[in-house]
Amino acid sequence: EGNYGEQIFSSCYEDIEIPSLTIPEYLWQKLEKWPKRIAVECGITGRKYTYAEARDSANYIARSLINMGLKNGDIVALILPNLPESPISFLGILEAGLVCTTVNPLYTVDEISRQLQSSGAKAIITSTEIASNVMIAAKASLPPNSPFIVVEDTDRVLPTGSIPFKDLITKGKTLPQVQVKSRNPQDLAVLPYSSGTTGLPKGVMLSHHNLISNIIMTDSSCDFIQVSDDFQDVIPTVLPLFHIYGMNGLMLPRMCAGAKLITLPSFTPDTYINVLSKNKCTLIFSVPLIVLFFGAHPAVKAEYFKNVRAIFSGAAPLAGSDVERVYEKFNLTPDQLRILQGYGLTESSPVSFLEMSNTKFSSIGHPVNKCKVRLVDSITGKDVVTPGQTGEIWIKGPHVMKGYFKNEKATEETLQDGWLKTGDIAYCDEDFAFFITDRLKELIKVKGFQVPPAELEAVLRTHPAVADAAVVGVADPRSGEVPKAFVVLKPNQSVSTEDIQNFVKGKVSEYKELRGGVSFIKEIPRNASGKILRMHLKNLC
Ligand code: AYL
Repeated sequence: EGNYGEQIFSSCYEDIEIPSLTIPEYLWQKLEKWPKRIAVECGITGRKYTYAEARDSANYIARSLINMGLKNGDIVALILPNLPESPISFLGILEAGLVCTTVNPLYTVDEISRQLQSSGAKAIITSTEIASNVMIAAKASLPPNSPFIVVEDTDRVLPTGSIPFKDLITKGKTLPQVQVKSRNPQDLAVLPYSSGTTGLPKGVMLSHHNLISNIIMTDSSCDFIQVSDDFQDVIPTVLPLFHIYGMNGLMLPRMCAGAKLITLPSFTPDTYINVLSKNKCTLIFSVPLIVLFFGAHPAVKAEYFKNVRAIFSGAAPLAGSDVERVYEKFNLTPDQLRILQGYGLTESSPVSFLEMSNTKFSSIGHPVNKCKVRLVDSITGKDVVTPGQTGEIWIKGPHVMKGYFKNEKATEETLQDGWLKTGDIAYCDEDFAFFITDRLKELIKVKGFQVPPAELEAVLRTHPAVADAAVVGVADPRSGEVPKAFVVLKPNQSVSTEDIQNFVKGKVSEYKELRGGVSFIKEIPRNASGKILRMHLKNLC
């Protein structure tokens, strides 16, 4: 199939139409079937909202946001750990015709400021726990008197100038209804951040249509996700909702289906096991480290999985041995408990591949419904068709982003004639099952989180003794990868590995720290145009 020698791998599913709706319209479609069901419940405090309460609260929040002067298309930064109020705030922002940029709540003040400035956010929704840091970033990055809304998750005093989240709901009730016609399915809905193939994090422009497309593409490809309207899924919700996996892999699609999400603000073995033991969980969304935890932690018992239809893993490569360990420990067969691997990226809303055969544990499986795929040899530029031969995965479909926010150069480098160049290297076998082998892009993935080396390199270059620096990922049995720095010192300087590691500590989020160590070298290898030759450095590790 295709022109110009394009060899396109298509999915084997029957084509389906994507309705032209916005996320709020799509999500509340079935509300009258389950108004009294619990939509979200805090796994720590038990604070909860039914579907009717969630819909009404989101609607009142939307009215309040409009009343504060926010205009169609304005960007609101959501800086929250997973709380019941996270999906409600998110849906309120979209209901108002505003765009939600989701920010990692564990970010440092500098990291938060950078995203606020890059996105041009006009308002913030955060929580008491982190509000004082977020306020510092807001003062440095937002126009004065921008709305600063705080969800009261602890007794801590709110910073001066904050608006309590619950006021948005109580006051919103009395305000005029929002004008629904101000929203269009092709409008931007969210702006999560991703570093893409190179450089600093960039805003990924995803429309309502992109998000809904991926929900339908994924659901229609996977029998293990689908449920009838009279069955309610119960889902531990620990994957961060600011990341596309939590957002459009879990929260939105499962709320569309009326599931109960039990939120956990952070992953700790005790709280997670507590949720598993107290609830009859039916679906689990995880990353490889959580699959490893199931297999390795003595307190995780087989009985917790009695009602679980499937465990999904995504965001980083899943080791076949970790899957086998779970089956051995629980004395289960793959037919009794499915462990499915997904592959995708923020730029594709995110899901593009799913492995469901349950025999090829380390495969990412096949393209999901409506997702077209090419494998392109990065040197010759030709499409690869021979089983076993590797190439870069290119993706096309209604789930592919509109581009990077205010960054035409990066957009042009990443999108070519509608094809998204993923920067991931893979091959397919005789059954057209795909296997990721390597990453062409510089991105490092720590526990499934993005660590853009450019960020760490920029920090390292501010060290007074450092002349030049480069960062690469090195394999780590727990985290998948960890960042390692190569440093060139200025003449007559003597600095230790620990000095460099401590210098970085505190300037970046904890998961970005240089756990892979530091090597001192004479020169950073670069090509003629000054690009760091990361492969050379990886070979030195
Ligand atoms: P981002 N195996 C290997 N690498 C993977 C996999 C996988 N299964 N999934 C994601 N990656 C890497 O934007 C790959 O390098 O989105 C890819 O380009 O934070 C990069 O992570 C994208 O990182 C799901 C559930 C996808 C989750 C996701 C995660 C999206 C992560 C499909 O079903």
